Amino acid sequence: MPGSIDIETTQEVADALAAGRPVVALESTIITHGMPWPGNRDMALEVEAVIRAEGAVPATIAIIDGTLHAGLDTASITALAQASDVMKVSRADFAFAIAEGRTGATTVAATMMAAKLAGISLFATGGIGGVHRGAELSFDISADLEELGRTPVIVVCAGAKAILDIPKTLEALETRGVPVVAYGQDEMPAFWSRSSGLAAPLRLDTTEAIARFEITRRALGGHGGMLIANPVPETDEIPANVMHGHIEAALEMAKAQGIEGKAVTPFLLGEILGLTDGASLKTNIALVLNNARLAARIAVALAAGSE
Ligand code: PSU
Ligand code: MN
Repeated sequence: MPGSIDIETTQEVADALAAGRPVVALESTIITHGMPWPGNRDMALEVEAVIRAEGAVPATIAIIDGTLHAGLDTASITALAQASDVMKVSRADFAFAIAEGRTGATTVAATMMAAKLAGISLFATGGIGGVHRGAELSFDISADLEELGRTPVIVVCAGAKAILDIPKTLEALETRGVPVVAYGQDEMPAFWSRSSGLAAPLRLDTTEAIARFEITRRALGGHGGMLIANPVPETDEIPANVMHGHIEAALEMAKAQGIEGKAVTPFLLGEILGLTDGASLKTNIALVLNNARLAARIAVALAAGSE
């Protein structure tokens, strides 16, 4: 007999979900594998505050000792931010972490799965995984893309990082039927930079328009996720020409050290942090806060539009 997965929610999340009030899910891999302590904890707590300030409720997703959580208190976020030996959990390891009683941080793919289980339709993060450079040989394509193709959650990010192959990532998303919407500009943003040199497939300029699009998608049925690409604020961006050299250097290091598979993204982020003298982390935090704000506003618009 198939059972169901128990989800432990905070009271705040349970109340909001029961009342149909706006909730925004947050991933935890960015905390455990994406940023160093203690900036990672500060970021995680600040992101929650930004979402509350917009009138929505934050639900940070993680698996702790085999229990799936939607919403974490400050003590749990602090413990997770300092923990070592936390699994990076994507679709392939989600059930494993629960069955084995492990502690796991959820990637974009696993956070989308958890959000759907919990009944949350908005999710804010920094950047999604995508098609890695050289994927034609390594076959390294993030499970985030498959998840976007199948799971009906709106993911707000700052675009795909230029450590990836952005044109191939956009092609893979199109193949999977995922709408990619740049917010307020024609160009696809590239995480630390506002510009990627590539046109975004779609553009919308207001949260109301995004809510209307989502409601239409739901009416059409059989849909997966949608990606909102929100450019990093101008004051926080690192221009694409500056990032270019750092990215090339980090990719060389990864190649020289034979870094593969799940370790690639965390390794590159760590290298780039050093190469930019910490500036990439400041930008990363700023863009996550910016995405959390937009996701909360979309959640509010969606709740109003669905009434
Ligand atoms: N982008 C970041 N920081 C991160 C990640 C992406 O700026 O920590 C994480 C996300 O959790 C994303 C994952 O889902 O990396 C993708 O990893 P992979 O390429 O191994 O699927
Ligand atoms: Mn990968």
